[in-house]
Amino acid sequence: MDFTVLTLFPEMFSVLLAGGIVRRAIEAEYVTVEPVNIRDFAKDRHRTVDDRPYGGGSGMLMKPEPLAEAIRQAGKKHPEARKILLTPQGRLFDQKVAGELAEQPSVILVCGRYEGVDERVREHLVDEELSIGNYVLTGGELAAMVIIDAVTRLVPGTLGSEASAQEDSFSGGLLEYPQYTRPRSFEGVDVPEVLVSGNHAAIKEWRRRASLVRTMLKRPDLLIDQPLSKSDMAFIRKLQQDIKTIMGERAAAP
Ligand code: 4FV
Repeated sequence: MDFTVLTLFPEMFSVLLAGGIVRRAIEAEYVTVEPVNIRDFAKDRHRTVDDRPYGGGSGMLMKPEPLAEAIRQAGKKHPEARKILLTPQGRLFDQKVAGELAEQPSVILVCGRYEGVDERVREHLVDEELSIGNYVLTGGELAAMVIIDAVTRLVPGTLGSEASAQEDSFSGGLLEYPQYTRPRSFEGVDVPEVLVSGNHAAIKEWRRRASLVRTMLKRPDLLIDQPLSKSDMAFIRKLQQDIKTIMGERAAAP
């Protein structure tokens, strides 16, 4: 999978490419990441990439010409690439979108700066807009890095075992179950007995229930359209009943 990143700060990506799973994925040629400097496509003597907004207003905007040229050059190199503009106005990036992108042969990530980009770039030169969250960044670069990181780990082969991607939070729709490693007892807190029992069916059930409880407590919104088995539903109903009983006893207590 090829990532082309159009940015005014290509050097920012050296950190992402310097270590960890992304670096290993690049070395193993599962992915390529090519930062491209948009300023290289500015034709004037001062290599200008920004200008004041028509109609007045604060701040500067990215000019359409250098951006258009950069997008077209990258598109020539990767004709099948999906062109994505990072912007707070975009579709919210999540694990599902990450899965979609991981199936693409190639994406071109366009990083805005200043107050944003000329509207004609958004309208005519990109396939879609993505946002990593409802807040305003100083540039799209960090959003591009988040997307490269989250997508790279879903590219087959990068994680070493596909299983771990499937067990992720959100990939199964629920939050991930609690995990423990050695020591068996840490500061007086022991690892749950079932996890050292070797009884894989019991471990599987414990983990499923732990995910359900954790999701109910922390992200009940995720349960709305989550397919749940009969035993999941029975477990949740029992939990709700227990909670009702406890609250009832508390209310009755003097
Ligand atoms: C952003 C986000 C974001 C807006 C103006 C860059 C900034 C500046 N990108 N998710 N949230 N972009 O805030 O993706 O050009």
